[in-house]
Amino acid sequence: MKEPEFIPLGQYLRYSVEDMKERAVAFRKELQRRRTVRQYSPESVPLDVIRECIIAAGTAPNGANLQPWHFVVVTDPDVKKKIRIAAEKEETEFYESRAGEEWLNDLYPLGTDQNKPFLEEAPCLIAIFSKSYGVNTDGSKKKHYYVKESVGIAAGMLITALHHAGLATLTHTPSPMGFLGNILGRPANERPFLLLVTGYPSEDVHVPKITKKPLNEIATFL
Ligand code: IYR
Repeated sequence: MKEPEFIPLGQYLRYSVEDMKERAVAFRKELQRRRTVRQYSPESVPLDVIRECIIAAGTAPNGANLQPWHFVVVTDPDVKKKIRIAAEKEETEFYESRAGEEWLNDLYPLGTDQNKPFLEEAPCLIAIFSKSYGVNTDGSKKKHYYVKESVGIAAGMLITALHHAGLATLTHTPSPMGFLGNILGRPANERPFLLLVTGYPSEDVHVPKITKKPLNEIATFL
């Protein structure tokens, strides 16, 4: 096997402790402004921004750098309509029977139900697929590693990038969402991971009054 190649880290930036604090606070505040938005303006979004954000997501750390993800950007109204119809069918079954009482009670404060108008109203849907395995040029399977962790990290980075760029998002997880692969014509090695709705919030959007746990509840310092 060819010797692995290494290059200087180069682009790393080291900040003073003071600058680090300032940057950490500013970034924390920026992320605290993010809210999941369920009502969208129909205004289209600049695809250049979406492209940049997907490139950013694609820098995510991942198993053996095999980058086991694929992003499908949907702006075509006909395709969005198909996705909405299929998602609402699954969601109706979810809300009417699959979810069960405890899950429905937990969702109550969010005000969600089986109706998913945002799937048609929002200008852009980004379907994120995980590649459970790769395909070699001879058609044989290529093993992938830590696929869920890798795609989860990339999805988080995509949400962060879109938020930073000024777009709202909604992490939508119709369950099951096998229909996404069919509608979007994805290959057999790809599994739908989540559907990220993005666009501008519609005017006068209200969001659930919920809070995030404080640091001492989510972290332990030893
Ligand atoms: N997938 C359903 C239900 C749902 C589940 C969880 I957990 C949420 O945090 C929100 C919704 C839906 O999208 O409505």
